[in-house]
Parts: sequence; C-alpha cells; structure tokens
Amino acid sequence: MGYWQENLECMSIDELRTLQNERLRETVERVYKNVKYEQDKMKELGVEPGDIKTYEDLYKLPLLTKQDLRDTYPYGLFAVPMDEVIRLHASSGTTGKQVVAGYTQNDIGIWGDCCARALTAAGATKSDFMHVSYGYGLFTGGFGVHHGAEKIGMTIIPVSTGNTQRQVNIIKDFGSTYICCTPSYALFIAETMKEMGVTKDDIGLKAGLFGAEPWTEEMRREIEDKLGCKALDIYGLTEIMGPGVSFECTEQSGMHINEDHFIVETIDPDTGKVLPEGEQGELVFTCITKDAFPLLRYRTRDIGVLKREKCSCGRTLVKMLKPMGRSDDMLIIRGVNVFPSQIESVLLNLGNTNPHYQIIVDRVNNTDTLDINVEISADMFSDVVSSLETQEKKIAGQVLSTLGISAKIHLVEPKTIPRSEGKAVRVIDKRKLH
Ligand code: DLL
Repeated sequence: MGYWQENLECMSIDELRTLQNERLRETVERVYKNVKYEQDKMKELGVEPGDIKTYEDLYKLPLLTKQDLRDTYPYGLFAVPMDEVIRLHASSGTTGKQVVAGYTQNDIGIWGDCCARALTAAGATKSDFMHVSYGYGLFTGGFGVHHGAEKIGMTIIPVSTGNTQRQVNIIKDFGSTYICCTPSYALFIAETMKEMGVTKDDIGLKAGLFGAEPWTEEMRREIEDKLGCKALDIYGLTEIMGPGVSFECTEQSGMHINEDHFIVETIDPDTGKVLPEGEQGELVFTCITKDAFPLLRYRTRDIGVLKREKCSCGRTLVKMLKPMGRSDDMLIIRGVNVFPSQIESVLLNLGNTNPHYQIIVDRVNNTDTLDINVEISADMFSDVVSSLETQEKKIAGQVLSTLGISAKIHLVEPKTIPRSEGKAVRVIDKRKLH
C-alpha cells in the first residue's frame, strides 16, 4: 500500500520533533495574539509564548475542556477574522451547547490531506469508487472523507445517511469499492443486504473506513465477514478537525496520528498530570497547523494508549490503540468501572449473538441494576428458543467473570433493538433521569 505524503508520514523522529517544535511555537504566538480567552488563561498561569520552545514545554500551557468551548460559544476561540472562515461544522453533543468549529481554505486543504492519507493507507487510488455514508451537514464525517477522496481523485458517491436499501443498490450497481460510515451502520447495511438477498460476492467492496464511535475487534471481524472487505478504523473529533486525526493502516494494530498537524499527550484524567508515552490515559491534542480553530491542549475525554514503534507499513507516526471509550461514557455500576466496549467484547465472543445490544442501567432501592438486551442471531433463534434461559445465564456468567459485575441478560428477537444510521445508542442510563 502506498502513502499520500511519504516524506511526512515516514519521517524520522528527529525530523518530526523539529517540525512540531517550529509549528508549535508559531501557533502559540498566534493564539496568544489573536485569542483573548487563551491569552487570559495563559496569563493566569504566568505563561508566555516565549516559555513554549519545544513539545516538552506543552505541560506549561493550560488545558482546554468542553466547558471552555461552551464559555466562548460560538466563535470565541477562533484565531482569524470571520471573513477568512469559509466553513463551519458543529457537533450536537448530548448536553449543553454544541461545539462549533471553523475552517479557512487552508484548513480544509489540510483536512483533505489527512483523510487522503487514511484512504491511501487503506489502498484506495483514483480508480476506486468512494461510497460516503457518513452524514453530510454540520457533522464532520461526510465532508471530511469527501475532501480526502477528492484529493486522490476517487469517484465519489456522496450518498450520506439513510434509506439503507437504496444504499445497498448503489453499492451493487455503482460499483462502490470503498465505504465510509459508522461501524454500527456498516452492520445495518450488511443486515439489509441479507434481507434483500444480496451477498458479499454481489458487491465489490475492498475496504471500509469506520469510525465516529468505539468498536471492538470482534465487531471488526463481523463486518469483514459480512461485507467481505477490510475494516479499518478512523478517528477524529469536531473540536480538532473531524475524521482523519488518526487512521489505521492495513496492519490493523492502532491508528497513526497525523503528528505533523497534531501533538498528542496522554494525561491522568483525574489529576491532569502528563503520563509517560505508552500509559493508558486521556488523549489531549494540540493543533499546530490550523488557522481558524487551533485548540491548544484540548482534553478529548477519550481514553487511549499510545504506541511508538516501527510499523510494518513504514509509517513512523505514533499509533493510538482503539480508544476503549470516553471517560464520560464510562459507567460506574455498583462501584465497578465498565466501558460499553468491554460488554460488546464479551457478547460477540460468545458467537451466537448479534452485535446489536443495549445496556440499561438503573437504580432500584439504592442499588445499581444492569440489564443487557441482546439480539440472538436469526439462525440461532429457532434452535435455541427452548433454552433461552440457559443462554442468558451463560452470558451473565461471562459478564460476571470478565467484568466482575452481575447483569441480567435479556435475549431478544432479531431486529428488535433500534438501528442507527449514525452513532449507535448503546447505553440508557436511567439513573441520570432521577
Ligand atoms: O465523530 C468525527 C468522525 C467522523 C470520526 C467520522 C471518524 C469518522 P464528533 O461527532 O465530534 O466527531 O465525535 C467525536 O467520537 O471524541 C470519540 O469519543 C468518538 N470517536 C470518533 N472516532 C472514533 C473511533 C466525529 N474511531 C468523538 N473510535 C470522539 C472510537 C471514536 N471512538
């Protein structure tokens, strides 16, 4: 597989650090000058741009959180005059105000390059057909991948979300060879294909770039098996750029972070202290090439692990392992920390359930309850009806032995759990409503 920008994706660590330091100094200067809010925060800590000489000085800068974005809503952290901003995107967020991101022409160009790297790493060339099922609109998914595919010169099919039967027909008739959507939607497409009598041999997908939500290795295997293509991970967030902050190569062992554009740190989510590279912690990104919205030390809430090692693909960019979830998605159930992705692993490892499940947490008589609704696969459904209870007990046993908490399992009929065209809703925490 080739590279999109070999000189940048494969540079030596010394070259990388030199480039990062230069870009960091320039960005900090510019942000200090143009963003009053950041200047005030730095002054409060007694830090001046001159104190930030290398990436090792980053820890001196204040951390930014979603609250800072809310406090400056909508444009308070923009570093250019609005007439240079040619695009706005936003993420809805479940609580509070949405996050608004702005882009200059140059920012859009860099975004395209980052996504073109991801697509090229997946083997895409200008002869390929790019089926984009991420939403186009304020969500960054559709446009981000689109810009990347356009740079490469792929034949783009900007389907956006919705009307899944039509999506299947398009994949088949238009000859889509690459697809981008959330991993949960990929499985919904696979399910719809089956209902329509379309097999993986009737379509010509080579690979898909799936992201925007956490997903497990087990889910990867399901998608690869059902769609007959390689399933690669792509990560990003509106605040930093959108998709393409990091991407997987065909080694499928973590996502290369575009470090010439973003410096990554991991911090202890409780104390904010920087952790040594390789330790699990909250990912923090600093943008070093963005004009319009260059966040410095933005706390993502995503829990990840960095791996700096020689990758067989030849890229030297540090890799982040699949984020296991967000610290604010972590459930604390009877004192035990649980990520929905851990439950997903247990369920899919059992083999006879579908990757469609919903976790319901509640509090009854001051005790947390955990219920998991999980669909049993259509083929198994008729076989095991008589022994549903045995199956439920078996799954509960696995959950208990793997996660250390007891759960009530409810096996439900195929297609009874709501499907999503975007990010799947995996958890209903009723405790928050009380
Ligand atoms: O989800 C951007 C995106 C679009 C990424 C398409 C990949 C593909 P937001 O809506 O702002 O942006 O949500 C960002 O989604 O902080 C993570 O918690 C989660 N997330 C994104 N990609 C992944 C992934 C887009 N590959 C938030 N694995 C992030 C796990 C992911 N979580």
